[in-house]
Amino acid sequence: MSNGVLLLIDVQRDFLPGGALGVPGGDEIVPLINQSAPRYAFVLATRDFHPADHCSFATNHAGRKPGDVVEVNGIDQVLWPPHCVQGTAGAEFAPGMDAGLITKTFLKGIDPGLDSYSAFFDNARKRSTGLAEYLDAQGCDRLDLCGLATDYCVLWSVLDARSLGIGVTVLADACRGIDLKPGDTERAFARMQKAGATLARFVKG
Ligand code: VGL
Ligand code: ZN
Repeated sequence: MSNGVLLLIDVQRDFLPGGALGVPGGDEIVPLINQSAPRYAFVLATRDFHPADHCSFATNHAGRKPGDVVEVNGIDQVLWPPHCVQGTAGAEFAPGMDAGLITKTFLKGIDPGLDSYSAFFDNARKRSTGLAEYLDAQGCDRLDLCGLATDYCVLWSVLDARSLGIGVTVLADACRGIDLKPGDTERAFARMQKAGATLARFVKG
């Protein structure tokens, strides 16, 4: 499990405990990434990168609160606290993560009217982040993946990768979930496996 491509999903300050959309245990994955990333030939990363008027923010929907689901342009949208706003500290990589290891970063969730959980496409599959084209140009047809959050951006990135025929190994010990509904994280791992992803760990045993 080395010399390949590692894709880090949204390892950003706002997704760490204490952040705007803190994922429980999210900080625990940072040392695993720092230890393991140097083994890879390429380390790619995504950042959730929303404008302040983004449609996923509960504050932009009168009378709504985080966790509510609304329809935006015909797509079900879970509402979140404002997070990863472009130009804010919360949108930066997790402090303590060695960002010098990262070869290239892909931004997602930039369109105010459309969310983007997947590293590859927005939730309407209208626009590519450029990741698929980049991997294609590199002749890369498999990757290892980890990050935040298991039940949203990790899940949809894995499903899109599989739909593109890309082989995926998910480093489950370097993923953490939100569990808006209890069990979401476990169900997400099961869906990834069903889609043909392999589950593994950075740290064995
Ligand atoms: C994410 C909810 C909203 C994620 C991003 O990175 O999993 N989750 N925006
Ligand atoms: Zn987001």
